Amino acid sequence: MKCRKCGGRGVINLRQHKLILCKEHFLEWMPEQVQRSIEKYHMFTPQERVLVAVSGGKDSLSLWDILTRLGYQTDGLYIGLGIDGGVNYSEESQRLAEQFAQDHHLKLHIVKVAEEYGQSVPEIATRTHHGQTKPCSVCGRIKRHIMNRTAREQGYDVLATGHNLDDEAAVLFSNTLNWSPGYLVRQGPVLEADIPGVVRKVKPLCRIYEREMTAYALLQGIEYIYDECPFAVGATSIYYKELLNRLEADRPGAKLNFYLTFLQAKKSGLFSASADAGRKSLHPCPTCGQPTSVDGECAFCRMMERVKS
Ligand code: Q46
Ligand code: ZN
Ligand code: ZN
Repeated sequence: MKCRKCGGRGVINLRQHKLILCKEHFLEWMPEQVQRSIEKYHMFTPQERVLVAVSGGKDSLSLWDILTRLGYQTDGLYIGLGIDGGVNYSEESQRLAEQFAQDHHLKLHIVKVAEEYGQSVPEIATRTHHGQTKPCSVCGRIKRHIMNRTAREQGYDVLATGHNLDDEAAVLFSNTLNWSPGYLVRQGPVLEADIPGVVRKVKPLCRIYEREMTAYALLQGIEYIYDECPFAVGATSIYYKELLNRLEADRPGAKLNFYLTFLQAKKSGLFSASADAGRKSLHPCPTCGQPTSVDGECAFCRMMERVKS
């Protein structure tokens, strides 16, 4: 296996691009690809301030690394969920996020759910979702709220997350199996700040395969948390990822093609504007100012009211 660029020892075979690269050229290739996505989807410019949501995992820390290498103005945001599950998941992931920020002289905002709202994510989940074992829906809502709030309060132009192609393809697969027009019309590399109270959200890694991100983190020497959140075990998204991996093994590039042709179809108007009508009817929550579709307080604020009482 020889690097196509220099003939040196190849370390990765990018089958979908029919490209073998050595360590040096792979580490060069990656930021070029990310830069192309940033430009293609008009994610942000060097003049804008980017808040990178970091979990301590390989994708978000590598994203932060790549954006820094590309010269963008980035700070990080770590959200302490208060999940231990035997591996001290939250503590260890925070340590790795802090270490990365320190090593690269970058600024990291830390928001701990328990300190901010009196209880950790699993505690809030037990109090609000009787009998439900997984805190994931509560967790997702809390994370989205905190990411958007921090970005707004601290004056960032855009919020970047480390979702890779495998994540996006799995979500697309799920949305397609259910034909969820509302979700499909909103899925994409950029979610514009088109309603009051939200910042622009972008996914610069949306065209990069998960295995490429793992290779990047390892070859670039980024220390990240290997363990998944203990609540991720058995998630449907993992099952969909496995199915898509089987497809990819037989047809290299299938995953990328699935995602990119979806984006093209969306661009050519496959999903009518009416599917997005729900989003346009959102209005700011009287308490926190973030968008909601219900009259009165948003679901997050109501949840927190219930937790307090
Ligand atoms: S939602 Fe669920 Fe994740 Fe929150 S509780 Fe863990 S697995 S971290 S992406
Ligand atoms: Zn090379
Ligand atoms: Zn609210």
